[in-house]
Amino acid sequence: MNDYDHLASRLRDAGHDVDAVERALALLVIETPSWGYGDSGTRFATFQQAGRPRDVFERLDDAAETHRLTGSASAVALHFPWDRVEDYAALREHASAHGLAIGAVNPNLFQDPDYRLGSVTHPDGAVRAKALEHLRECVEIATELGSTAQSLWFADGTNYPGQDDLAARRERLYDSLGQLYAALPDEQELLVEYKLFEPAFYATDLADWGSALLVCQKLGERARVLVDLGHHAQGVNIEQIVALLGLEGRLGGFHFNNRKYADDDLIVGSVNPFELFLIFCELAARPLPRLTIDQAHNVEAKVEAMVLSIVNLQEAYAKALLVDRGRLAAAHAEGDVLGGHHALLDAYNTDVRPLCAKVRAEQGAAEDPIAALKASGYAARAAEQRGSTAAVAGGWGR
Ligand code: RM4
Ligand code: MN
Ligand code: MN
Repeated sequence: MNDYDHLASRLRDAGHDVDAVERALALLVIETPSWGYGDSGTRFATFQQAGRPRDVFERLDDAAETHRLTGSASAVALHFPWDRVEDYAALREHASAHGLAIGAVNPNLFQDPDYRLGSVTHPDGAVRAKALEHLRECVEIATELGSTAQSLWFADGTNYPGQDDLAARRERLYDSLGQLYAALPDEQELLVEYKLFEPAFYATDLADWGSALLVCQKLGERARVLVDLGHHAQGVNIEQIVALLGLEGRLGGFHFNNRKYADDDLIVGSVNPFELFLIFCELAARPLPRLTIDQAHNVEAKVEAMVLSIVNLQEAYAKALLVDRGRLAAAHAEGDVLGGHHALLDAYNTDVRPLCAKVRAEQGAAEDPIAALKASGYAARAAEQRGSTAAVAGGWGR
């Protein structure tokens, strides 16, 4: 008996509907980030890799390769102005020719020198107007690309006590985002991402999920919170945040990555796979929100890192689908403190790799995506065709 047959029969004996698990897994869609294929850096340096994509079309090619290998990465999130082009119809066509949809559009309001003191919360109305103009431009771009989400993250905040009026900044935020929301076409939603600190080191204007939720509640139903795994204080219970936002119908999306210390943007599941599993246990309790990877690969090979992240996401989701919900509910009802815990551990400790491999193979993707990537020679070909361009110190996302 091969590994898959053995696993499937064991799961069926334990009462699992293996076909339903496989169907759900096959429907998993993860958006990969165009900026995850381009250059990224630490605050000290950017290391260029041979074969780095030279423009957004080549970033989409890398995303298509990730999808070809994994079967779960059929959409790409874009970042503007990093992904700005003259002809959006051509970009949309390039994506669909590669079997990709355009995912969330991410406006960038953190690199222009005008935003030194903030963007939508800046004390100067002229800077806020400029920020709003970029946000409106991104709404237009999304319409042209067939994207259905604006994903907002602001670097806005202050570095010193007394630097600015905290409440006034909040009112400027409400005002700016209120204008954006009013300009949003029906088919687009607004995702509001928060982050504890960095680049602001005293008070970030959108620092936590409660703060983001307040904004969303003010704006309207199509505004929802986006949770990024690297954006909390150490020890914060992220699966609980997922549960609470889900219950309120305000969990709009996820930025997956992993961290040891702060916003490290490492490969998904590389540091804390158990946390990832617990998050998926909460996510799997209701229809999945928009799921995106948000990673920055500074020293690791980018496509390989993305593929590994997808594989880790598939495994975490598969394990979450194998939680015996009946057993869990019974343990809760009986006040059996460790009964529910064991139910989770049983699922978590299941080696789901043969099942994930089978689902991928049925989708026409690779049983072993990392081995297939290495065997394909994709990286070497990209290095040869794209060459390398001069390193840009501190270059980001393109
Ligand atoms: C931020 C945040 C945003 C991402 C940028 C590049 O820390 O996570 O989502 O777009 O980094
Ligand atoms: Mn993020
Ligand atoms: Mn981040």
